[in-house]
Amino acid sequence: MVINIHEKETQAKTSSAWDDILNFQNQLSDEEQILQSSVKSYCRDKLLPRIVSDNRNENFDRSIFTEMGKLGILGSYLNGYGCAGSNFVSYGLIAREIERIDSAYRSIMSVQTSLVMLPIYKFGSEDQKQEYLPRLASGELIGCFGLTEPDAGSDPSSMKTNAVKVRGGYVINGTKTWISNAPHADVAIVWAKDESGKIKGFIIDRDSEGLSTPKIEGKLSLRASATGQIILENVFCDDSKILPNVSGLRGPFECLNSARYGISWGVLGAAEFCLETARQYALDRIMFGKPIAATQLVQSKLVDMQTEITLGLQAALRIGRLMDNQQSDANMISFIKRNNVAKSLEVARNSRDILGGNGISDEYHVMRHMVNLETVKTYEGTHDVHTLILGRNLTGIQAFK
Ligand code: TGC
Ligand code: FAD
Repeated sequence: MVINIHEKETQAKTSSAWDDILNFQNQLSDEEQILQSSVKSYCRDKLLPRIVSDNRNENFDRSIFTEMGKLGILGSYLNGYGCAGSNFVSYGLIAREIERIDSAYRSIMSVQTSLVMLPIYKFGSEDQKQEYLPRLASGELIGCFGLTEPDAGSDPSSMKTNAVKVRGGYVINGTKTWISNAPHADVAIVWAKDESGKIKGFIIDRDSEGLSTPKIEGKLSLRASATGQIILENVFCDDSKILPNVSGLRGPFECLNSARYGISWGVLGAAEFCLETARQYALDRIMFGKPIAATQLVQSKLVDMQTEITLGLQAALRIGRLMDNQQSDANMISFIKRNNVAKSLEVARNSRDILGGNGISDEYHVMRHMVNLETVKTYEGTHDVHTLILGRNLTGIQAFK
């Protein structure tokens, strides 16, 4: 059949969905689409109704862990030990759906998966895996990851937390700060220096003597996630609880690669929510006798949002496919963490702007996303630290110190 050029143009116009202009969805397998759809339903039915109250009241809802556990989304890309064994693209899709509701809920999922289960899976003994992974996968246990310290944020190599060898184990002293889930965690992965200055990973159980995990008060961002400190005062850690198969910063960073990758998908879910809200608001809001969506300035902002989200998703999918084929590297992950977070934050700010005064109300959700994304820009390596990682790769010159 011959299609003339005008018919072709018409087809092109009508086939471009504004919310999936490059047909992203077509690139997903059936299995990935089914998983995405079930996580989307869970998020819409169970998380969305809770978020305004959880955010206002800084409520940490423990049952979210068991709900996620039942859905099979904790440790989703790990094999065995009660984990689903799905791929990295699916992990990204999960993060995107959860963060569409709130970054705090995505933090719950990503800390448990990439920063607690992954180090045990990758660096732990068989006994440690058997003991912890099934209960972390089901959400029965909550985990946290302690790397950052009051005087060691972007530069974790300067950490002061130390582990001194004694008979049968180590005695650990130090303070970790800004730790997601810490106040409620049953188990903490703590990174500390041994006497030779080597960084080692320790599994610290909640009932350890000398351990406390006070909540950090006054947070204006990520309010539905409990953030705290891990204070270790002469905490004894049995030899059987040391992660035996890793030493050095490579340990925490290999886990961070996976968490940063998840973030680069998650933030786009938040950005998509902000774009959808701004578009609908702009269509409904009449000012100067016409919808604000009929103004060039608003259309320009909406198209910029659509563009950045669409490009970000393609980049995240590309890295996900490379990760699934063991062809990715850490620079690629810095690249998408840095860019997708920055663009999503910009989308959220513009969405807030388009909603005018209503934009500051939590009823519309967009300002909550905006302030959450301020945290996401900082944690798991700040925007500027990722700039320096990429700058080092680009020039061969290390500019941190
Ligand atoms: P550098 O000399 O570059 O490296 C030291 C050793 O680590 C290895 N390494 C990596 N390995 C795997 N993946 C990576 N991404 C790696 N980056 C470094 C490296 O090969 C080397 O290994 P070896 O065997 O040769 O010793 O280290 P540096 O001290 O110069 O650090 C450089 C820098 C700035 C890149 C790094 O320190 C950094 O990324 N800082 C950011 C800190 C950070 O991301 N903190 C995150 C804390 S956890 C968190 O925020 C969780 S929030 C979770 C939530 O709620 O969702
Ligand atoms: P700093 O390192 O002091 O940085 C301050 C500023 O200086 C930043 O703008 C930074 O980009 C800039 N800067 C630093 N060094 C350089 C340089 N060489 N050149 C140019 N600029 C530089 N950590 C964990 O271990 N586990 C967790 O679960 C966890 N959860 C978190 C949850 C929340 C809500 C928050 C806010 C943080 C969390 N963090 C966690 C900590 C987070 O990873 C750190 O906040 C982050 O790594 C930055 O460290 P810092 O806050 O000490 O900032």
